[in-house]
Amino acid sequence: MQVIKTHPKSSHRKPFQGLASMVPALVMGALTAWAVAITPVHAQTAQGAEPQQAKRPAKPKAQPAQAKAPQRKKNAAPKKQSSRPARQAAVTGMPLASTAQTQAWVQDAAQRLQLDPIWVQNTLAQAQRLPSVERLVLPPSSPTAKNWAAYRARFIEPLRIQAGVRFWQNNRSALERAEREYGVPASVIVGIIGVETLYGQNTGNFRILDALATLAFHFPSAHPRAAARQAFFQSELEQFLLLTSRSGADPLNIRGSYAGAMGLPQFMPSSWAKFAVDFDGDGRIDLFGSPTDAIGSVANYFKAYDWRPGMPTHYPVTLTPGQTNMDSLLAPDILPTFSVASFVGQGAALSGAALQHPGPLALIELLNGPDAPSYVAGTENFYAITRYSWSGYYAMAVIDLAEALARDMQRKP
Ligand SMILES: [Ca+2]
Repeated sequence: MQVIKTHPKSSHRKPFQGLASMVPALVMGALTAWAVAITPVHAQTAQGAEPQQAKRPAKPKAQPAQAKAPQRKKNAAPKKQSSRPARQAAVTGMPLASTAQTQAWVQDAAQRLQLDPIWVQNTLAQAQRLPSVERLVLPPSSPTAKNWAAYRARFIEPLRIQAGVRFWQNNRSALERAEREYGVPASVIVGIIGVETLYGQNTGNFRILDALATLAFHFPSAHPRAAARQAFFQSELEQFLLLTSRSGADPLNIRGSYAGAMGLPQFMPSSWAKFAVDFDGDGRIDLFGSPTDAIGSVANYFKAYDWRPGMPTHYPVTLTPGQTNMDSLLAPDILPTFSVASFVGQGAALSGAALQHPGPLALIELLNGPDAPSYVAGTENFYAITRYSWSGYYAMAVIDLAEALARDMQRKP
């Protein structure tokens, strides 16, 4: 398999990460017992506190968040993948049919992107339609109750923490430089890469061309937002072709997630184009083989999504049944909306540093299946993490992993 390395210039993004879709579909669990105080977590410190928060599943919400899905960057220049054969079990499908729609798309895209239409046509002709990908983008038919505790346990566990500490130790100088240049804590960068791909161990085995072509032309109509999603994937397919064309990478040899995300940080083609950086200075952007490029690119991504240096990601909050205006506080979901005064005035009690927080807050709810949900007061930096994957559960897992890693690093510098 090959990796795309791009020269600092291309750009793409990713729709939602694979992870988002892994979040169990939730069932609105009992909102009854919400008097749960959650342990604070700060983006930069890791203290393995185990916040128990429950928040609503990350169903990509439509509204504000959607319009602006984060995309990871890339730029690519072809490169070799150091993949392991065992994992490359090919996902196969059927030839993508050439239809009036695909032919019109080829002509239009080639013209707009200034690509050779013959090359675009020939490339697309080699794409496979993957029914498995069509199934994967659909919401589960029998949603299970969202369970933050169970979700968290998948990521905050000894093997991932061990791998994260190793990654941190091996890339210490790049992480420090990224923190200095972009203002994003090393712990958060390492947390993201750990949750996304277990430090490169799981970058996905779908041929990106197949995955994107499938979703661009055969997005399942049963999906509630099929038309918008299909348009999104057509755009990602364009960006992917542009990246590979510019870099010389073979579009047939690049693998990633079923949704088209690539490399250590799982950047979508458009994110790669927009946010990926050549952080190791070798003249090309390689998110598959260069941890340094991946580190700089994740940091740059967060900077682009308004990461505020030094701001905690969240604070503990105490809610009191009967005295907290849950409907109002939960209405904006993960979008920071309430001033501290408004938050407290509606019965969400804060303490300590939270009372001096200068920006807006969101009440983050993490459901725990049959048990009481967990809650935290999310800041704009909590929201910034959800620009990577639209889910409070995702963000909280990244934050908790980051804290666990930072704690371990303090013990064994
Ligand atoms: Ca590079």
